[in-house]
Parts: sequence; structure tokens; C-alpha cells
Amino acid sequence: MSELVQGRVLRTTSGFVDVQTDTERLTCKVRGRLKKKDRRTDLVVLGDLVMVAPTGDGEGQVEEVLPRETRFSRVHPARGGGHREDVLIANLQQLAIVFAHGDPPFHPRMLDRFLVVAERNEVEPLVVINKVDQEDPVIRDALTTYADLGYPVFATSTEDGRGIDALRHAVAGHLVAFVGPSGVGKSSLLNALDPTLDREVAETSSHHSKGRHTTRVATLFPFAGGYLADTPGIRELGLWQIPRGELDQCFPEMRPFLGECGFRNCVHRTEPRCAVRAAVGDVIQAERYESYLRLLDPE
Ligand SMILES: Nc1nc2c(ncn2[C@@H]2O[C@H](COP(=O)(O)OP(=O)(O)O)[C@@H](O)[C@H]2O)c(=O)[nH]1
Ligand SMILES: [Mg+2]
Ligand SMILES: [Zn+2]
Repeated sequence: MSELVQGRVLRTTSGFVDVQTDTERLTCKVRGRLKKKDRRTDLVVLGDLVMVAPTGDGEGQVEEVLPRETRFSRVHPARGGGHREDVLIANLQQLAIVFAHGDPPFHPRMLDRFLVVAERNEVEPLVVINKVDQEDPVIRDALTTYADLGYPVFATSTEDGRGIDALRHAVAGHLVAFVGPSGVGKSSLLNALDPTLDREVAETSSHHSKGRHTTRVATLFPFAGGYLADTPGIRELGLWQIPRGELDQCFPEMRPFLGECGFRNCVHRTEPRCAVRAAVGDVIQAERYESYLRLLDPE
């Protein structure tokens, strides 16, 4: 049997995964024994570190999946109650959440949704506000909220280059995904951050609103000394469900009050003696609490 080598999963398609080792890119099958052990579809996902046995001609077999540092999962309501999770990306380190001055308008509820998903997956969120070359007092004021919460905030412009070096420095060497509404400048930012990046990323992503993303495959691109994850489904993460009982922990400013409420399973909505509600308007901003309520009971 050939020596096992370590590699990173850069692409997954039905039945095969592309693995980048130190020296080559291999098209791999996944060992049957691994599949039997666990029938899940997220057995080997984008970003996984794996041990492969090369079988010659640029092919190989995945023998082992190394433990994941993080799992970026999508949560689905399960049949019969409870939740089911699908891991979309393994070892994701950062989620760059992009909004813009001017057009399209800032959407604080959506930013909060993205932040909650990042918190739940224990991935570092980077708040990126692009198009700072344009005036927008609304977003400028809103952003101090997020900086005060301790989130890293980057003000960037692909027009005049402001903030690009700082953002590049923050993402360098990491596995990062960019999310945010269409038109905020994600593709422009990717190109500004790493001009060697395959333009295909930029082109394909901009067709998102026309539904072309449904046919794309999950791919990692070498990016700024690390990797950029381009994953169908991740752009809709604003719609992901977080289990109700876990939502409060995804708001860092609520954490000091959890366990202080009168009822142990308090969801901080109408319960008496709620420590979280008592802090709204003080430590907890009313706008953020409003986002919490919306996520708790989506229409
Ligand atoms: N004024 C200004 N416009 C920008 C900036 N970045 C991107 N744009 C413009 O915003 C529009 C959408 O950009 P694009 O990168 O396609 O956004 P995406 O949909 O998020 O990928 C394009 O017309 C860009 O030229 C910026 O920093 N300042
Ligand atoms: Mg785009
Ligand atoms: Zn409470």
C-alpha cells in the first residue's frame, strides 16, 4: 500500500473530491469503509484536511478525514422535531460580511443574522463596509454599534483603495468566505484583495441573482495566502435557522445575563424577571434586541 499524504479538499462533486497536497492536485474517491461508517453527505466537505493514498495518474483515495477545527453548518428542522445539521465547509476561520455605503441600502437585521450564524459556527466575523468613498451617515453611525460589541469593522473602497490593505492583512493566510447582499462590491473586493484570483469567481458570483448559483459546485480558491470558500448556499445564510434555545448565546452582549433570568429556559420575550430584557436600552441595544426577536420568531 502506498504512503498516505495529507491534503486539503478544494472541491467536491458527486462521488469525487479534489485534494491539493504539497505537490499535486488529486482527484479522489472516498474509501467505502469511511462511507459505511457514516451515511451523511457531509462526510468529506470543502476545507477538510484529509489523508489520501495516491493511486497514480493524478488520482487517489481518501482514507481518513482529520478532525475539524470548525464546522460551518446549515441547520435544518428535522422530521419529528429537533434539528439536523449539514456541514458545508470544514475549518472555515473567517466570515467576511459585506455591506456598503449608499447602494444597496444598509440592512442591520441582515447583518445581525449573518453575525449570529458566524457566532453559532464559532467562525470569526469581519464586518466590511465597502464604498466608503460614498457618503452615508446612516451606516456610519450604525457601525459604531458593532465596533463597540468588539467585532472587527473594516471601512473599504475599491474606488480609492481605502482599507484594502488592512482587510488583506486580516484575511491573509486564513480560510475565509465572503457574504452579503448583491451589489455591495464583494467581487470588486475579492479582485482588489488578490488580483491573481481567478476572475471566474467574480464573474460567476455576480450572476447570483439570476439563479446560476444553483449549478455551481463548492470550491476553495487560493486567496491572499490562504483560501477563499465559494459555496452555493452560503449566500442565503441569512435565512438559516438557529435553534431557539441557542440564539441568545449568539448575541455576545446577552451572554453576561444568561442564567440570571427568573426562568431557566427563558427566551427573553415576555417572561417575568428576565435579566436580558432588563438590560435592553442599556448594555443591550434596542436594535439588536429587535433582531433577536425577529430571529426567534421568523414570520
Ligand atoms: N463607489 C463605489 N462603487 C463600488 C465599490 N466597490 C464596488 N462598486 C460598484 O458596485 C457595483 C457592484 O459591485 P460587485 O463587485 O459586482 O458587487 P457584488 O454583487 O457584491 O459582487 C459595481 O458597479 C461596482 O463597480 C466602491 O468601493 N465604491
Ligand atoms: Mg459578485
Ligand atoms: Zn430572559
